[in-house]
Amino acid sequence: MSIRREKFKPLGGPDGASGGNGGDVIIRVDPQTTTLLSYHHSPHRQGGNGEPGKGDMQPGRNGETLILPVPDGTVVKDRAGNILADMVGAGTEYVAAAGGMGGLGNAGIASQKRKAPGFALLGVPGAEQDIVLELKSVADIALVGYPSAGKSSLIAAMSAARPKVADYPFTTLIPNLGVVQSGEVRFTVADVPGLIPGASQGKGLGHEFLRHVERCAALVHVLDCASLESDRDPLSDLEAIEAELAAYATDSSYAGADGVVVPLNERPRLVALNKTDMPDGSEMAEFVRADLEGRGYRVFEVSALARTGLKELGYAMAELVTEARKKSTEELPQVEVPVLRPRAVNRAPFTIHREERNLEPLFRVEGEKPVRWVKQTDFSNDEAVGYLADRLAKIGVEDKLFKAGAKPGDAVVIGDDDNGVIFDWEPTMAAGAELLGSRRGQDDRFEDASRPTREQKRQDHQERKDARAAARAELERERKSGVWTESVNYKHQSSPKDSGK
Ligand SMILES: Nc1nc2c(ncn2[C@@H]2O[C@H](COP(=O)(O)OP(=O)(O)OP(=O)(O)O)[C@@H](O)[C@H]2O)c(=O)[nH]1
Ligand SMILES: [Mg+2]
Repeated sequence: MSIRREKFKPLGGPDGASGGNGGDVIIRVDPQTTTLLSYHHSPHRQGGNGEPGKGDMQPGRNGETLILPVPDGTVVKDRAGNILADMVGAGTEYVAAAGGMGGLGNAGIASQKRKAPGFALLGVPGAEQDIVLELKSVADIALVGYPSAGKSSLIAAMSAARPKVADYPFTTLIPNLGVVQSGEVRFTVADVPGLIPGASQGKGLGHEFLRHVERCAALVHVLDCASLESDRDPLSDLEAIEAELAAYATDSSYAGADGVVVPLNERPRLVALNKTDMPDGSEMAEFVRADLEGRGYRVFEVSALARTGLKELGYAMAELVTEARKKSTEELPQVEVPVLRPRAVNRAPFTIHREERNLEPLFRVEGEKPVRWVKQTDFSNDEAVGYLADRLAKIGVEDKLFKAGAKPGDAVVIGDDDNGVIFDWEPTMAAGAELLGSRRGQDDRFEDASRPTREQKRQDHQERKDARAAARAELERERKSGVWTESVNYKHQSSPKDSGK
């Protein structure tokens, strides 16, 4: 609130400008970002504050938008696990929390009828949201298999990716992504950490990592033909991995438009018999091929180390990818992104419900506009409170309260119990300046001699309160002395503010 002051013009009109809006918090897919680690370390993020407006018509600057970069394939969920956004593709954005609305300076409130408002509208706080970020790799094909089967080696041999390869189990802890070009088709392949039997019961690295496989349309079983472990061979390995895939419960929230998620063990699958460069390896591959084909798998003998058989495997993978892409172009879940910015709406602007509290009626006003207007009101400024009353009257709140049976002094709550304000209804304030048809720049209420002064009002209010307290005390006495024994759930009402909770 500011009034322009010049040497010979002490009241030069209102010149308080508006405050800046708060900055949004936006989540954006950034190809340079590969992990969510920084959010693990510092989970609280905040958009920039808007600057307050100043006098001399100087608006406050808007707060800075905070961009939170996340890897492709990040899923944004709420605390309950509902998907809010599915971040696929570089540049995809989601407004996690919209910034607040700047206040309105008194220059902006001024009108023909209200030439020098002595108040400003407060800003509306920005949104706050608790979200869970989850990263699921987005790949066309996943390589699954035991630890050390050669999954990472295969990615390294088929793409430009250079994942860590070593001969100890669980070398891979975070899936590696590689881009494979096979003929005309370009697709991404992810290796995932090795699986072992019992992963669904939490063995090894557990089932955690099958989450990464969920979004892949097809799988390749990488089977180690030269395992040194006596109890393992490609066939039993395959069965063990299949059992783990079957035990994995897919996340139904990823269902396409048809509501169906294909279980992992029903997705198209190929078999790559790896390490056939080893003498034992090629023998073993020969040995199990017919059996695998008998089970319906297409089988490819490869060596990640000697780089043999990779072309054929690549073409077969490309075929699966092409097929899957054809089928699922429209299947990617399109999540509607809610942006929580307060906005003016034209719908029925409010509702009024009569409730009962502490044996007294309470009228609850709910609606986007009234609730926002209350937030914008500086209750220490009478003029601002009057403006609120005018706004409420203008959309018919007063009329509706009358119709709902409200009487002067009844409790009226605007908003819910947590954020609402409660006040004793003073219908006198219904006399909105705009409705009176008064002379320009004048508010008849200021001239109405019969209008009670604030002191009078306070007194009236106090009298009403005392009367109510006396009635209550009377009731209490009767109850205690046994005149009236009916049990009533009766709580002592302290102050009007407390009774709103
Ligand atoms: N001889 C031979 N060795 C291979 C071949 N492919 C992989 N290896 C070796 O097998 C070991 C494991 O390879 P990785 O690629 O790390 O296996 P992985 O499946 O990614 O293993 P995890 O990440 O632990 O699940 C390494 O020592 C590789 O050099 C192959 O075709 N032939
Ligand atoms: Mg690996």
